[in-house]
Amino acid sequence: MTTLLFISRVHDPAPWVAAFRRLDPELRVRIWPDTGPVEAVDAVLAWTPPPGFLASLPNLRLISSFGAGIEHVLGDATLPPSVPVTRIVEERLTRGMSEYVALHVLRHHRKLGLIEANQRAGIWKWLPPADTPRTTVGVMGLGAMGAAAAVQVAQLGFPVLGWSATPKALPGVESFVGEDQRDEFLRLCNILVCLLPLTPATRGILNRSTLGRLPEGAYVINAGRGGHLVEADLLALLDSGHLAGATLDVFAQEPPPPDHPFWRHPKVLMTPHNAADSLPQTVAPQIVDNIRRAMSGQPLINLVDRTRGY
Ligand code: NDP
Ligand code: OXD
Repeated sequence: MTTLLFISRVHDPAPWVAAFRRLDPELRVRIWPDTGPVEAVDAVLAWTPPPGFLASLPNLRLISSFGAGIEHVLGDATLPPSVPVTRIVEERLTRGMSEYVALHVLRHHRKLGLIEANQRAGIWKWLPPADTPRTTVGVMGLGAMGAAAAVQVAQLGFPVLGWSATPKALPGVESFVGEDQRDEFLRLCNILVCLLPLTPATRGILNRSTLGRLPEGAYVINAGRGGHLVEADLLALLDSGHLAGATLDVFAQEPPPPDHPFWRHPKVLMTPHNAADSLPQTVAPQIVDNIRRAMSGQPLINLVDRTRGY
């Protein structure tokens, strides 16, 4: 019998166990910390597993992330080097992210935050919408999430630029590649969206120098990871007036501590890491599929390149 160990402090195991049972009644699911004999664990489904723990499972054949991001697993220096790591790519997650990006691009573009504040203050003030063809949206990261979001925003009529490690051909999206073209890309973005994975190369990539290259009055949307953003640098650029505002879905600490300046900052909209989500019924099939593949030595789907970090 194959054993899957479920490790998460934030996911309710019940619907996951039910989804796994429907798909594979033979699969034994254990819920961490009730691990049982460590030798019996074949596969792990993990969200922020305790550092060092995965190395204690001697017969592990597969580590799957609950989500698209994988830094919460790869960050563990003791991770057994030979165990394959997979992540989630699926339609609901991708669609959710495209909706989130379109929503916050349009919210800023149509000055909705100001209009709502004015209503609450009893102010009727004509605020002309900005010009869509003259508002360039730049997306950092053109993977499953970023590519779909970039195409969605282009379909709304915005000029869209994308920045990635390798060239892309996406409808309505101009491709910029690598370090060499990053400054040129940033210089053109009135709205910057970060959908990068968190890796050693991208940690702190949204900082005083990069954000300072955006045009005066630019807006930032970070739905990648909190580790991409140097929070103090963003605050300095918001307070100096260089940046008009920011929508942040992810934070260095989630939730940010109660005294964190983001909570009450007039130019910051915080969302609770809910840009996109996946459901047990839509995600469990690819996990069960990968467990079967891992146990029978077949190629895995959504395999992470551990050297690249995504
Ligand atoms: P992918 O792995 O599919 O795509 C990553 C993209 O980033 C690729 O286009 C890649 O370029 C690019 N990239 C990576 N490193 C660099 C670099 N150093 N320089 C330039 N480009 C780089 O990831 P997803 O699109 O599936 O997800 C992206 C991230 O979104 C996740 O890692 C996660 O952190 C976040 N996320 C957030 C959610 C939320 O609710 N807030 C939900 C889901 C995901 P190339 O294609 O050329 O290799
Ligand atoms: C994530 C996810 O990686 O929710 O944040 O998939």
